[in-house]
Amino acid sequence: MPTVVCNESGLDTDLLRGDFPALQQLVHGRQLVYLDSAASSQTPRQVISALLEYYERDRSNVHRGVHELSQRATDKYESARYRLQRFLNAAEPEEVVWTRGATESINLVAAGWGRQNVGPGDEVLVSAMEHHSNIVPWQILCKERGARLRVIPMNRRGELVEGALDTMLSPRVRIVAVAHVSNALGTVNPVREIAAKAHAAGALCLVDGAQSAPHMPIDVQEMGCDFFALSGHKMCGPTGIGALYARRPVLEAMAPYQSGGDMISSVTFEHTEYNDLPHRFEAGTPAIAQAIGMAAAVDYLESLGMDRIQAHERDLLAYGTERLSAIPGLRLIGTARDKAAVVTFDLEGAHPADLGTLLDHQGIAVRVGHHCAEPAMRFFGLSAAARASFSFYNTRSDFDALAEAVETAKEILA
Ligand code: C6P
Repeated sequence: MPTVVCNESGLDTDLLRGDFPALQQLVHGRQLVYLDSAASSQTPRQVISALLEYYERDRSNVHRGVHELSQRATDKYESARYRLQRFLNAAEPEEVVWTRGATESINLVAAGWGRQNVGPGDEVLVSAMEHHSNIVPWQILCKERGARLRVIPMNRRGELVEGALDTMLSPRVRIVAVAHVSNALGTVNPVREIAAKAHAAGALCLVDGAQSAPHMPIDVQEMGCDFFALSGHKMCGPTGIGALYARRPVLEAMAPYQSGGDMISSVTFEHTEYNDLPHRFEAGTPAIAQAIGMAAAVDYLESLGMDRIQAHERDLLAYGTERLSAIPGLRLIGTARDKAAVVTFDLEGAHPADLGTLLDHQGIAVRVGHHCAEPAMRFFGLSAAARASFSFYNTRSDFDALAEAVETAKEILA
């Protein structure tokens, strides 16, 4: 459990920050202001303790041993799956496949589902604001299968162009793959509506939830998507773990992605019978400690309450946007009406890399670059930009510090 959940008005960030050891440090002699949670969030000590307990007490392999340690590790590993199922409101734990992260989840779908279901003349739709992880696997698949990758356009605010999807959907479209929240722009896409439209046209829908799962309540059944991809390290969990949610009938019809131990029920030199769901998609020794840590992260988020997290971050988004947009020469990149947890900006006359370094010297961690979304950056005429991305442990004072540091950087660079 977190040290403190909330006070009457919402999250008590002052107390809750005590759960995050990394936030307590000085960087270049200044109190760290961590505004890079979209790249990777910080880890509360509850998650670190769960990892330690596994390594100090339960360390062994899963699904293989009759001995006590293996039993304990297996129980914890499988109960972690239940906890993520509950977090996503998936219908059953078998619909949750552990992966290394959102990237691997999308690759699993492109390979395991795509190779069977996408053929010559078919189309795959992605949006103009996708992360490379939701572009390149589809590009490779389309090339391999003689299919066409098409891009749902966005407007200058960084929202999907209204009506564009409707005109692009046809019986040729096999899947629509979109980010729930854009990592580069912060745009929240109407994924429920997109999934419904995709289904009406006979296509499936994959939602890249890497940037939504840490920030808002997720209900995959209500969303109606066929696939939902997420990364643990962006939601207070360990690195090297993520998950793919897939509806059972879709998952059942999919080909294995990787093969080897644990994904089989029997093997001869002539033939292999595959294991039940979801183990069929988890070949080899899995990321056991990380799955256990992920369950602790999910418990932590749930005990804070995803609604409360969302409300706190909405306040921060409004405050941070106002604070930064008041700086002369600063242009916000991504001004969608519905946004989450990301403020990307360009500062006139400042190269983002120089800006990032000057901010770092003032103890402020932001990401600068193309944010693995080069097409989205190019759309705004940029090769790089600075991005402040935040979480429930951030406060308005973090944005005060950022705004002051940007002003200082501006003076130095002038
Ligand atoms: N975005 C960012 O700084 P992995 O690396 O597999 O955990 O997640 C990939 C990924 C997929 N989709 C979206 C929308 C993402 O934001 C990311 C990761 C990080 O924005 C690192 S590039």
